[in-house]
This record gives sequence, structure tokens and C-alpha cells, in this order.
Amino acid sequence: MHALQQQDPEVFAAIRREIDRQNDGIELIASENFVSPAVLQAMGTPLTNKYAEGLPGKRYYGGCQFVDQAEDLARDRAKQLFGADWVNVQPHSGATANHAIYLAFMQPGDRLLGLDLAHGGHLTHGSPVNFSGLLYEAHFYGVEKDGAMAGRIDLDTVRERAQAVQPRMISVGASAYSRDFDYRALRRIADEVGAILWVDMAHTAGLIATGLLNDPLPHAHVVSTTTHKTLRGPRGGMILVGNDVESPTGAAFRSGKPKTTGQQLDSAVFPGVIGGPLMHIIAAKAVAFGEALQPSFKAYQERVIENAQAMAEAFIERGYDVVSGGTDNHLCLIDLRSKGLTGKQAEALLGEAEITVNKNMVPYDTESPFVTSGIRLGSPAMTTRGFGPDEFREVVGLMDRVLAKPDSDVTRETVRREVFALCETFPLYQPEDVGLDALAAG
Ligand code: DSN
Repeated sequence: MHALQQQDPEVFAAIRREIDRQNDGIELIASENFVSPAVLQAMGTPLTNKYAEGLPGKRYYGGCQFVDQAEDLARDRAKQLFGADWVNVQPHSGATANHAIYLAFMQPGDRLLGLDLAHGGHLTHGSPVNFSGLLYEAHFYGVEKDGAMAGRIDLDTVRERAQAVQPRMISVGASAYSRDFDYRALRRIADEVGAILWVDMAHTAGLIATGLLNDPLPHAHVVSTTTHKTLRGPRGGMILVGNDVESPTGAAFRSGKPKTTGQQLDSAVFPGVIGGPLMHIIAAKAVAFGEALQPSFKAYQERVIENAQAMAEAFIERGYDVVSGGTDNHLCLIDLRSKGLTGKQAEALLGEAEITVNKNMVPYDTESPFVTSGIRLGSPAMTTRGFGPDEFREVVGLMDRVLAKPDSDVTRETVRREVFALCETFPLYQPEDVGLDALAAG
């Protein structure tokens, strides 16, 4: 019998139910994906036991010779994937990576200009309830309300805001924005006001690595990402520098000696914000970056965009309001106000039919973040599973049936059965994939 099942049946049962949920339902959360069995396997290894504070070859602990190999593989592959001069693969998450960037370049009270959370930004880009808004003076730009640019970021507005705010750092990147960014123009704006340009490409890293969206690396002073969204690696973070010249702050993090941007960021990651890096996760990052360097990864990312566009078009055909009128990337944002539903209601109704989405603020929303007027839908996870545009159009039809009859338990139950049948034809994890045969068998 499996050790986990025998020793801790309660945890075993929860894990097994979650594997079943992933196998049996339609996953449309834009920030989620399904890692490969090889990535899963790397995460579940005794590398979790190893302390390795410091960097490969310069550790504060003995016995690091083999985890050094794993971290070097991760760093080298990430550099190759993104054409980066420097990379640090140790941040435990995107938020940790972002925390290190603030620590490297900002003093408490310095001004940040970031994309408003309610317009698709991220908590760590200055939200008043996050360290970034609590410790720094955060100002925001947003998407346009009306006209040809409705739902899109207008660079003239960003320039006006930058000139008015005179920020120390400008952040670019989003959690719920379906259009691309002009990083060259954004760097010009940053240079005009003497600001550091930080790009958080967490959502779109896989699309950027494969050349399907604009590349921030040549333009930004620093780039952060998570490794688990479109990049399809283990849950974690990473920081990259395209051209590792002297730090834009001109002096070193705390030491006063000139450093490159990368050296300054290395100090900010450790000892700045983390202690021991998670070496099992770093090994899994290396595996995922190896996968992303394969030609099949580009074909996958092309399909991600094709599927997101098919989904957005199918919603528009059914009379839904898609923010900005479509998508250039892996997600779309649906404004449900014209359908008389809140995001919270839609998330719950679709959940009952085993279609997982998240409620999301839409630009100029009048509902609270706990209710919202929209839902955010992403294609990466179900594309990994093999869905193409036909399946995505079919899923939109299923969602529309549920949302059009919010009072009908029968509709939700019928759709739930159709979801299950569709998922069965696109299998996800087999017992041997999850490395725990007893979990699937039990
Ligand atoms: N929570 C992530 C997302 O869903 O976009 C961002 O951190």
C-alpha cells in the first residue's frame, strides 16, 4: 500500500479528490496550467530536504554539489529561453520575485506607477492592501473607458501619468489584460521621467518565450515572472535581466559598491527576501524550461492563442460583452453586466457544472472585488489537455446554457454530465503520471 495512504488517509483522500477534480472538470482559470509528469516527479523528490542558501558554487551549506547542478541547469535554460544575460530562479513565487525587485531598487516611500488592480493589474503592483502599497507610494494608470481604445491601455495616458507622478519605478504587466504591451515605447516613457522599467510577465511568459508576444527583455531594466502559468512549470517565481549592466540605482543594495543589476537583485533575493531556496522546485523549473525549449512548446503556445481567440469570438457571437472586444493572448475578460449576473454568481453556477473560472473585476466596475461584474477565462490548461478551437466553442456553448438559466438545476446537471464526457475524451493524468498509483486506484 502507498505510504501516504497508509500513514495519513485524510490527506491522501483530499489529494485524490483534487486529482479527480482536475481530471474530470474544465479548467479555465487563466493563471493555471497542468504540468507534465516529469515536472511533477522532480517536485516530489528528496531535493526538498536540502538547504542551499546562496548561489551555485557560493553556498552557506555543505553538500550542495548536486543541487548546484540542478540550479545551474535551471539558470542556463532560462537564459537560453528568454535571451537573458542574468537570471535568478530562487523566488518562491511571483510575489516573492516582485518583493525582491522593490527591495533592490526602491526605498520605502518611493513612488511607483503601476496598472490598477481593478483594470487588470496585480496586488504586488501597488495595491493598498499589499506590501507594495503599504510601504511605497503607489500611483496607477488604467485602461480607457470609451472610444476606440476602450478596455486598452493608451500610452499617451501612461506618459501623462508618469510625468505627473515622477515615479521611481514603473511596473508593466497584468493578471487580466488581453492585449500586448509596447515595451519599447514604455521604456521611452520610463527614460523621459528617469524611472526604472519593471515588467512582470507572469501571465504571458510562455507566449513571450516562443516569440508570439512582444519581448520585454531588450527594453526593461528588470523582468519578473511566475513559472507555472503559460510557462507550464512548477509553482514558483523568477527574475531576469536582458542586458546586465550597472544597476539603474547606481549604487549597490546596502553595500555602496557599484554592482550590476543582476548582482543587486541576487542580494535582494537572498538574503533580502528569502532564506533557503526550494531545491526540488528549482529542479522542476529546470525540467519545465527544458520542455519549453522544445519546438512542440511553440506549437502549444500558438494553440493557446488560437483557442483563447475562438473562445472570445464565441462569446461575442452569443451577445456577451468581451472587454476590449477580443484577445491577443491567452485570456479574455467577460463583462456580465448586460446579462444581469455578477462574477460571483457566474463563478458559482459554472462551478456546479464542473467548469472552473474566477470572478474578476472589469474596468470601471461598480461591484466590490468579492462580487465583481466579470469572469476571467484562460485557455492554457485545457490547451495542454488537447482542446482545440472546436472544443473551446463547445465549452462556450455549455457555459452559455448555464448562465442563461441561473435557476435551472437541471441545466447545470445536464451540462455537468456533458463536461465529464468531454473531459473523458481528453485524458489528463494517469495513475502512473502522478507517481502515486494507489491514489488513482484507491
Ligand atoms: N493569482 C494570480 C492570477 O490568478 O492571476 C496572480 O498572482
